[in-house]
Amino acid sequence: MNEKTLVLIKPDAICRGLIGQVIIRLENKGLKLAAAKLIKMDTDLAAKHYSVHKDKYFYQRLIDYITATPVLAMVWQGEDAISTVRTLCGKTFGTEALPGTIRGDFSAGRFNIIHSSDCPESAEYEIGLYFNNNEILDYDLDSQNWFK
Ligand code: IDP
Ligand code: MG
Repeated sequence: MNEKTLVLIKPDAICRGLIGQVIIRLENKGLKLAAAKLIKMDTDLAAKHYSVHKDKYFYQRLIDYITATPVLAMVWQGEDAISTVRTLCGKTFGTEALPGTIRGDFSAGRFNIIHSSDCPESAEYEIGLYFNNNEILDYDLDSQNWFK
C-alpha cells in the first residue's frame, strides 16, 4: 500500500553532519520526499511526539535529547513506506541494530540518529504534529517504475 511516514533526523545526526548519509538511504530505496522542515522542537511538541513514553524511566532524557538542537522533520512516501523505513532504521539501540541499517552503521547506543513512525495510526498522528496538509507535496518520482 502506498503510505506516508514521519521521519526525524535526530540531534546527534544533525550535529555529526550525517543528514545526507540518512537521506541517501531513503532515496536509494526508492522512497519519495514529500515534505521537509528543519525545526527546533520545544518541550510541548516533544511531549506530544513522545506521549506514549511519558511514564517510562528514560522519558526526561529522551525529551532532553530530542530538544537539544534542531531536527530535520520529513515525510517520506512510497510502497509500504512505514515498515520499509523502520527496517532501514534497524533496532532501537545502536548496539543491537544490525550492520547495514542506519542505526547499525552510525549509532553506538541510545543516541540513534533517526525516528520513524511505527504504524499507520502513529504516522498519521506524527505527520499532523509537524506538517499542514498543504505542506505535503505530490510529484512524480521518475524512477518509481523501477522499484516495483
Ligand atoms: P524507536 O525509536 O525504535 O521507535 P522507542 O521504543 O519508540 O524506539 O523509543 C523512542 C526513543 O526513546 C528511542 O529511539 C531512543 O532514542 C529512546 N529510548 C528508548 N528506550 C530507551 C531506554 O531504555 N533508555 C534510553 N532511551 C531510550
Ligand atoms: Mg517508537
